[in-house]
Amino acid sequence: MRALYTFFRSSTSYRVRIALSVKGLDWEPRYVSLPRMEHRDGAYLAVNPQGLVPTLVDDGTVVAQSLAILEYLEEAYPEPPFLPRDLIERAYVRRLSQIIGCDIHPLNNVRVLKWLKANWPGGEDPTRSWYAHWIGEGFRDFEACLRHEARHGTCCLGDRLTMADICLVPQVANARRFDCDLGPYPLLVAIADRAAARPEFARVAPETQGDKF
Ligand SMILES: N[C@@H](CCC(=O)N[C@@H](CS)C(=O)NCC(=O)O)C(=O)O
Repeated sequence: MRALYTFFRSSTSYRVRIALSVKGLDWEPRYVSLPRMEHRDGAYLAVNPQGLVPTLVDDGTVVAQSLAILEYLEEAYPEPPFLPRDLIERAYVRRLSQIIGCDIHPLNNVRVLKWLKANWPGGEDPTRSWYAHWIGEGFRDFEACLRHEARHGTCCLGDRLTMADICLVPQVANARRFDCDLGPYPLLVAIADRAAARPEFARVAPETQGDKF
């Protein structure tokens, strides 16, 4: 039995849903509502004491941290691969993935935004401009990296779907949800939109999920 603790709007959960879908793996959803703070309930903390989604339970094995889950899935279920065999290409795909996973997402996570809103002096809500700022920084770097390396095709690396596309699509979706200006990043947006339209991405998009509201 394979279960994924997920929240429809969570971009890290969305990454893992896409990865499972690309691999053609079935899974059962275990919905964890972030607005209702279910990720801090004892029942969920008993599964993942970090209290963040997603968590994958694969035949009794608990794997958390979305990038670790993606790597686990790639190793446990190698076909079809989303990491290239070539060492240099693999490092490049991880580099792009980590711009999203390490340099953008942690700054714009729910708990960071909540803390900012609660502690910002003057009672203003800085969260929208904060979010847009860090999307701008991260997407500028991602776009620059794509152009500088010039290894892209229809996907981030040539025409092959990789973990970089799997990380990019949910981050673009969330940036749109926060009304960020994506005009300066036409290359990454085109790649993300093409990937998002693929059936294996579309069938696990936030709007298709059973916990969406
Ligand atoms: N680095 C972790 C981050 C997980 C994470 O922060 N998930 C968010 C949803 S996208 C969450 O659970 N946020 C709850 C909170 O911030 O309180 C991963 O990639 O899995």
